[in-house]
Formats: sequence, structure tokens, C-alpha cells
Amino acid sequence: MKTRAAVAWEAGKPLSIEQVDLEGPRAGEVLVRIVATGVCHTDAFTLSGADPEGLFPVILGHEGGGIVEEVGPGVTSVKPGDHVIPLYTPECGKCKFCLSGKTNLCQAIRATQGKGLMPDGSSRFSLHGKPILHYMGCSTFSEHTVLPEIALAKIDPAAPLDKVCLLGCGITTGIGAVLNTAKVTPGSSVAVFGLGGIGMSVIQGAVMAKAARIIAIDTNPEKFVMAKQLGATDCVNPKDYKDTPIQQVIVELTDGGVDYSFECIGNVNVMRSALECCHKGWGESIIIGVAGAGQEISTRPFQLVTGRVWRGSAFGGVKGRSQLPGYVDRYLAGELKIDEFVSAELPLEQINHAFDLMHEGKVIRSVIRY
Ligand code: NAD
Ligand code: DAO
Ligand code: ZN
Ligand code: ZN
Repeated sequence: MKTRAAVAWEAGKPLSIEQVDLEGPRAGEVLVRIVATGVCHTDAFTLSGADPEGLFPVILGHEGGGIVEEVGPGVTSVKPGDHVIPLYTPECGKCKFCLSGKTNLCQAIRATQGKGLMPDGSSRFSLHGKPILHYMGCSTFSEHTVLPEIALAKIDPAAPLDKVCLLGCGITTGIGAVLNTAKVTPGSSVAVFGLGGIGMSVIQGAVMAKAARIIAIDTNPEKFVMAKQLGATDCVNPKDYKDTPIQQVIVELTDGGVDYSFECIGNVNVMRSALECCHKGWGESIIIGVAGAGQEISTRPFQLVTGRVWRGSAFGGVKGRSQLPGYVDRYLAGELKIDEFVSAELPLEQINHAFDLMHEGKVIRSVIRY
């Protein structure tokens, strides 16, 4: 079939809207019509060329919501008409990782997904006979896409796909990092570095965890309005403290440091600050941001010897097939905010504008509606 897609032909260039060829689903695969997709910083990161895994040409996008149109041989868990959220972290339920009970990082299709290919080692997308790669196993910047069955969470069809698509990455990542990775306890103090879709979702998660103090940090003070609406108790702009390292500012604000901090930017210098603003003896810092190719983190080892803990979190530690439908249900029950995160709604033809809005710091999330 032909489908409309935004193709990234090469790094650093705008996406190009094309009618691409899409082959139907093979065994264990599913054809999905994407109804809406968010635009996440990770898409911009890969497009920039800084992503160590970035490959081109590719159809980006990984924060989608859609409807199953066709299933390949052997597919049993979804059928045409089902509403689904694509998962860049699949859940096979059978691999060592899925069975460990310790991680959401299913490895069943990791090798091929990292190469931009379907599990059988080929791509379903092409144009004029030249293959175009899949992205994070999702490629939601295409009106139709093919995914492995294990990379689809079946959700309540009552949920609006142009909202719950954001559970495909940003909102789940932030909330999950608080509830699953850090396991923030009631009464805790929390520092959140970077107030995009991820950082704002960390604030939402910290409120759900009943944190007593939530310090929101960003170099763009326009982000503070929403941070406060979501429940931040303090807002700090590092630019207001040019002569004092930001970790020192936070330590002084909190009588020795926070119980938990979250880096939601992808900046290795801020990752260090986030660790070092944690309280001696027990403070834990969670890295969520994805740093550029070749970058490394550093701190004095004594920071860890004296009880601070450094951790990372991918997709909030959430197992997509078994746990994501519950997030959708919580949204439908009014327990979880999503609508507030949609700052702009755009057609696919304006997807490059969505990237501009993100770089200008004017949106939390743009949602592309097909
Ligand atoms: P975003 O661009 O919307 O937000 C980033 C925010 O950081 C902006 O508000 C910006 O003003 C702020 N910022 C930039 N430099 C700063 C600094 N030095 N100090 C304070 N604030 C600063 O990005 P996003 O979509 O929220 O994504 C955030 C990060 O999370 C990215 O690195 C993304 O790749 C990563 N990510 C990780 C996962 C995961 O599973 N680990 C999932 C999704 C996204
Ligand atoms: O299993 O080795 C692996 C990789 C899993 C991918 C997890 C990626 C999470 C961070 C990337 C940002 C997501 C948008
Ligand atoms: Zn994302
Ligand atoms: Zn698995």
C-alpha cells in the first residue's frame, strides 16, 4: 500500500512529506493506522545526528496512538479495530529480561530494532525500491506503520487517541521514573531538572507520590507557569545564580539536599548537578535525559561513597503491554493529566513547525493529527 509519511532523508535536514510504499504485515506483525502522534525531544535528538543509534533514511516518531487495520499470520492478541499504543520498549513476556521481574527492557527484538529493521531483518517501508528504516520499532510519523505484535499495548477504545498517544513516551516516562524507578515516598523532597514533557510528567508523578517539596528547575522561566499548576512548590532558574553552581543552590534551599532528583534534559553537566544536589547518605538521582553520542558523566566517587545513588530510567520502568493500559484507565478515571500537556495540534504537513516550536521552548508537546 501507499501511505503518507514524514521522511528524514538525512541528519540535520527538515522532514519531507512523501507517499511511501508500505508492505503489509508478515508473521507476528500488525498494520496500524496512526491517528495521532506526539513529537518528543528524542525524535529531534535523532534527527540532529547526535544519536549514537541514529540511522537514515528513517521514518521517526515513537509517541503514537492508532487503530489496528490488519494482522499477519500467527497474531492472536490484537485484531482489526483494536485501539493500540506502539511500544518502543516491547514486552514479549518470555525473554530473560521480561521474566526477571527486575526490568522493562525486553530484549526479544532489540538487535533488529536498533538497526531500524523488523524482527526478520527487513524494512516494510520503501520509496522507489529503496528501503526506509523504522524508528524505535514504531515510526509513528507515518499514517500507517507495521509493528511487531509484542510492541503494541491494547487500550480502552473510549480513550481519545490524540491525547493518550502521549502515554507512548513522555508522560509514562516521567511518571514511571518517579513511581517505579525512584519509588518516591510520601513527604519527600524532589528536584526536577528540565521542564519539557518529561520533566512536567515527573512533577505529576511526584504529586501522585505525595512528595512534600517539588523544586522545578529550567533555564526557560516560561515553563514555571505550568510547573506550578502541576504542583511544583519552588521554581529555580539557574541563570539567576550565575556565580553559584545550581547544586549548591538546591542544597542550600533544602537543608542539605533533596531526597530524589531527576535529570530530564540530556545534558551531562546537569546530570552531575542533579546527583550532587542529593542529600548525603540517601539522596537518589535518576537520569532520564539521553545524552549525545560519545558523552560521559562524571562526579567525584566520594559522592557515591557518602550514600548518593545514581540510576537511570527507560520508559519509566513501565512494562508496556501489561501496565500501559492501566495508565490509560487512570487517565479515563481523571487520575492522570494528559490534556494539559498538548500545547499545539498540527497536521502532518506542519511537522517541521512542531520541531521548531520544541526548539523554541514554546510547547510541552505538539501532537500531530493525521
Ligand atoms: P524538551 O526539549 O521538551 O525539554 C527539555 C527542557 O530542558 C526544556 O524546557 C529546556 O528549557 C530545559 N533545559 C535545557 N537546558 C537546560 C539547563 N542547562 N538547565 C535547566 N533546564 C534546561 O525535552 P523532553 O521531550 O521533555 O525530553 C527530555 C529528555 O528526556 C531528552 O533528552 C529526551 O531524549 C529524553 N527522554 C528519555 C526517555 C527515557 O525513557 N529515558 C524518554 C523520553 C525522552
Ligand atoms: O534495551 O538496550 C535496550 C534499549 C532500550 C531502549 C530504551 C530507550 C529509552 C531511552 C530513549 C528515549 C526514548 C524516547
Ligand atoms: Zn520520547
Ligand atoms: Zn521480553
